[in-house]
Amino acid sequence: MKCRKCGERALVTLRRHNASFCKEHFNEFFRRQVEKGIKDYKMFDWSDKIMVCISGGKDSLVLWYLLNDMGFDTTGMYINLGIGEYSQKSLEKVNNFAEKHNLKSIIVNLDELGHPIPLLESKVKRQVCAICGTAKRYYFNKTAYEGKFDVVATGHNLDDETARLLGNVLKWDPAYLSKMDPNLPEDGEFIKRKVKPLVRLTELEVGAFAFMNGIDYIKDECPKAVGATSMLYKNALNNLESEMPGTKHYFYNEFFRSAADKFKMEEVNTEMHTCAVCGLESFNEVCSFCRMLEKLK
Ligand code: Q46
Ligand code: ZN
Ligand code: ZN
Repeated sequence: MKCRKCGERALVTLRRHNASFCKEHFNEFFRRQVEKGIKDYKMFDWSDKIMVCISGGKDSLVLWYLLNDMGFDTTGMYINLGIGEYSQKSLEKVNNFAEKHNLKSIIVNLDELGHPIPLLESKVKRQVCAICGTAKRYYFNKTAYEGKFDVVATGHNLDDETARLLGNVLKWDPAYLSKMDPNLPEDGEFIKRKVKPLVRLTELEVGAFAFMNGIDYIKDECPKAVGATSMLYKNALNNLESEMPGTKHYFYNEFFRSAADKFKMEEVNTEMHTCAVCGLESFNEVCSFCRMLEKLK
C-alpha cells in the first residue's frame, strides 16, 4: 500500500476514507480532523483556558498532546480513583507524560480524600460505574470552577460517541439525546462548557496516532469495566463498520444534521440551590455527590 499523498510506503489504511497514509501524512490527516472538530463545533480558541480530563488512556493523552502542540493553554486534570493497580499504573503514565512534555497538571486523589471508588462501591447500592461517574463529574466540575477554566475537554472519540448515541436511540430517551452535542454549553456558574475535540476520529485511529508518536498510555482496561453495556454497542457498531465502512461517521453526523434539533429540550427554569454540605451549586439542597458520601457515615 502506498501513501495517498506522497506515494511512500503507507503505515495505516483507513477504509472509511478509502485511503492509506505514511506517518507524516497520517499525522497531518489526524490533526486536520481535530482542527475541523474544534472549528465546526466552535469549541474554543487560543484565548480560552482549557482543562483536559486525563485518565492515562490513549484518548486523553493524545488529546492533551495535540492541544498543547497546537498552542492552546491546557492543564491536565487526573482523578486517582483508588482502583488498585489500575489507578497506580495510570497515575504513573500521567505523571511521566506531563514531565516529558513539560505540562501543567492537577491531581485529585480519592484515597487521600477518604472515598476511593471501591469503598463507595461497597456502601452505595448503585452500579459501580454510575458511582464513579458521579464522583468524576463532581470533581471535574469543582476543579474547573475553582481553577476558573473556560472549558473542559475530554478525549471521547467517534466510537465512544456512536456507542452512546446507539444506546440512547435504543431507549429513545429525549433527555439523553438532547445531551449528545460535542460542545455542551455551560450550565450556570458552576458547570463549565464541555467539549470533545476527538469526535471525528475512531478508536483505531487514535491508537495508531499514539503508537506512531510514541505516546505511552495505560493499555489495561479499568477492571470494573467488564460487562459494561457500552462494549456491546461498540462491538455491534464495529461489526457494521467492517461490512459497511463509514457507518459510524454517517450515523453520528446524520444525527446532528437531521435529528438532534428534534430532541432539544425546552429551557426549564430549575431553581438552583447551594449544596448544604459542600457549598457548590446543586439541583437539590444537598448535591448528589454529597448525598452519596453520606452513605459512608
Ligand atoms: S473508570 Fe469508573 Fe470507568 Fe472504571 S469504574 Fe467504571 S466509570 S469503568 S470510564
Ligand atoms: Zn505520505
Ligand atoms: Zn455537595
